[in-house]
Amino acid sequence: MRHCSALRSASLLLAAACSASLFWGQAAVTPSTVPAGVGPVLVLDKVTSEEPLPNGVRVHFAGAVMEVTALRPDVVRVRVGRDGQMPEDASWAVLPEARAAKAAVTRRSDDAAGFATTELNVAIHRRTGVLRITDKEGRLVEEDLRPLEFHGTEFRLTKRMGKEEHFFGLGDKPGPLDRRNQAFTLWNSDMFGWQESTDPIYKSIPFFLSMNEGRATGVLMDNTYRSSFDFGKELRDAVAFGAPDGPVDYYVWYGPEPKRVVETYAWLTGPSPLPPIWSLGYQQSRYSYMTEARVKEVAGRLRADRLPADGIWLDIDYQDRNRPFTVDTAAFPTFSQMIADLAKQQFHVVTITDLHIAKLPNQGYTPYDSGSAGDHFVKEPDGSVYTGRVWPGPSVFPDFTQDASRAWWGTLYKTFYDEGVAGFWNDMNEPAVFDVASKTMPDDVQHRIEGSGFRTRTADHLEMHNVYGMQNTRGTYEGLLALKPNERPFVLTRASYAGGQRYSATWTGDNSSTWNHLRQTTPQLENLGLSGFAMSGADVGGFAGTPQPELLTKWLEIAAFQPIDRDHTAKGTADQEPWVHGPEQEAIRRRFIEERYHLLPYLYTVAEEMSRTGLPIVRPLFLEFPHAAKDGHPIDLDAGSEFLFGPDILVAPAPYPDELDAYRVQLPPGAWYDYWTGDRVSTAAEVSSRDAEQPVGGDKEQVTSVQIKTAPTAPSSPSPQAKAVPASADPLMITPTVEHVPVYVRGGAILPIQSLVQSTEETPKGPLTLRVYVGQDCRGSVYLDDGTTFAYKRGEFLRMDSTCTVSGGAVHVNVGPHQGRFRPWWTELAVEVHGGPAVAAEARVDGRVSERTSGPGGSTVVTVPDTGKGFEIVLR
Ligand code: NBV
Repeated sequence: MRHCSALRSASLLLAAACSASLFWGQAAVTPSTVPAGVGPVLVLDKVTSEEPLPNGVRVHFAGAVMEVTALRPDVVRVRVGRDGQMPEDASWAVLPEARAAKAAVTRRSDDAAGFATTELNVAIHRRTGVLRITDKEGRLVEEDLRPLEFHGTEFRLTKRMGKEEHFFGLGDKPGPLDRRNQAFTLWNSDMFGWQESTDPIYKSIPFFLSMNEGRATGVLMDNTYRSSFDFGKELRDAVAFGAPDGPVDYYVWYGPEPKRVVETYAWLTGPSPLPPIWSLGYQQSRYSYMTEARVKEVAGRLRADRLPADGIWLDIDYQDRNRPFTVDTAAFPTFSQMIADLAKQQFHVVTITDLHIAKLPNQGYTPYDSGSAGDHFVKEPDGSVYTGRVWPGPSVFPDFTQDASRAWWGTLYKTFYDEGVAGFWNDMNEPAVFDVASKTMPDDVQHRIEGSGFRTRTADHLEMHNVYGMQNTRGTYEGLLALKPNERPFVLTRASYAGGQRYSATWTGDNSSTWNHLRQTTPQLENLGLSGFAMSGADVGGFAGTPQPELLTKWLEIAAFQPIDRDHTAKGTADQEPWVHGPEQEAIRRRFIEERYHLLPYLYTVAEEMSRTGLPIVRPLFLEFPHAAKDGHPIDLDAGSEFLFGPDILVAPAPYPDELDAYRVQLPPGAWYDYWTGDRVSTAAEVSSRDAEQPVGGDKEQVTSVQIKTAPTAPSSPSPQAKAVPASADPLMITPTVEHVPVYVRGGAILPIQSLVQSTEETPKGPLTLRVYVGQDCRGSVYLDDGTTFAYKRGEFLRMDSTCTVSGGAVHVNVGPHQGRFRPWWTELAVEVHGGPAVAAEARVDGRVSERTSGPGGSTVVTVPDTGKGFEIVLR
């Protein structure tokens, strides 16, 4: 900005002064070289006056006014209006309740404008316009490196970047977990075969979480235009973000724990709803199963081969000439009977329902006729309906920004939903349009905003593009709710915007069948989860291309620990179901899918937590262990392939899954157990200290193995996984093999595990097993309900919390009473305790000596009738 500084004192400059390079002001330009679209320059660098607001401050600059308010003591909102007018206080992303929230503030007494809350100090420097937010210890949360600057309608915020700051979020963008040193564009784009460096792809989530010396901050810029974010790429010490138009309306909030930042993002934009349980089972898809016979064959084979599964997906070819909401009755002659037959086999069918409506006037195509009659399609500036070519040929596009048009869209689902189709897939909703370089509709297509808290007005596509897919899914979700108010809708989307998680799950679009794409799934799903989209998955096996046998196997192994586990592939590729490549590969694949079903009580409990708190299912390690690295940086940066499945399970695939080299698993501090064997994991250091007769350490508790003399029959045992092949004396050095993925459990976890079922509808047999892994902060929970309805909101749920402690050489396991009215499928609980003290083996339940058996990994198993009242087990 050096070149502009002389002119800044006037603040409002006419176009002529500063360059329009990405960071403006790298060089001065003459008026004739100012690019089109760059208007008058306005720099907010001098406060002219200020007035208090009940929860913040309004500061005036020449030509602009800024309101900085506290929604909560830890959440600050910044809005800027020009020419005396604040932008409309409406949002597609941020909930009205959150925007209306107000925290108490106290005024500053120094030379800055601003205020303090109980958690933050907010200062706007009067002579520079710089906004600075600090915590109560005076540590920096966020600070302008430069004052806010407009060039015409375009604006840019430039914030200071910490030397050790790392950035996460921004939705589905590929690349490493940490966004530092990269720049991104937010513009929903259909990107078939995207690669690691492709940007943008399908979603626009203008939210990031930063970790700076172990402290986390969240930033959401609520602007739907083609915005951009730069994390130290252009300017080494700056995070910059802005948009070519639209409001300056952003939120800054403080953790300092990263979990709190994620929870606050959910407070602002809403969490993902509790999904129907079947959507957490294994899903089988392809583009496309071409006939009813083939669909039945695939379903039959899944059952015959005893591959647990819950979903079968129908891609565009089930439709008549790709026309949404039709069925090709030649290929699917008894469509509704097929749905009913599959339901009997406990399969849920998901159908694709793209949003482009075939332009077929007077041909009896109801979606077009009813949409036209209701004036529900977007228009050209001249008022004619916009037409673009997509799968069905010339197509028209619903105006999802109008309440009435979304409601109409929702009605289109009635027949399929009545027939028993369980879920719906909204693809191509960037929106994708063929034959044009932009791959989408023209910038000047007109949307009519009506409802949603906005002023009724028209908006051009430039403003609505990034929210179009989200509003498509909103129409679907709310339409399904209107049709069946007591059923949890399931919608999968490709495109979305911040807050879109309220309406749909998502996937990462058209990835490829390569090892690198398998590797990509981990950071991508982690960043999606941090960005609100906790219910997400990647096409298992890859979409474009045909995977090698080992690649499909490894992908199915890792995806067993991801929220959505859907095998899907493109047209023209080889079959990709788990049985292809022969019985040996299938057996490995089956074991992992089976493990997912064993873990369903845990996964569903984590999903329920997600629906309350917004915490994701797949988590980067730093979310649970933000202080694990000595220098405060997120530990994931050293172990990029590892991820957490819920709070307690750590999955550690090879960093480069196709390489044969041994790698070392990094475990956060504390006790860890091998998930497959149940054994306590000891690091090399621990092995040598144990040789010196030390207790198995890393923990404050004195933990060694329990010695039990009783029968070897365990009511539950970890599946017969091949053990990790240690490459050396260090058990955490792993030599990769096709059939194994190292998985660990946090010492202190209590995992609910069920016996094997073939679908989520099958009732498990035997007891619910609670695998207790002795360690610090020992606790666990199990949540259950009917899996599909909203009865849980009326008390029809079950929650049972457990804890464990070690004292006086004994392990105490406390299983809490049932909360809620839902009656579980089990009558007994098998409590399997790993890592108990090596003392004489005795088990007491509520003081009475009880039977116990030895279980896997040196565990002790005590089986107790579950009366719902809770009990205490003491092992000594
Ligand atoms: O509907 C066909 C495909 C679908 O299988 C895929 O998952 C989507 O991402 N769809 C894209 C349209 C065209 C793909 C080339």
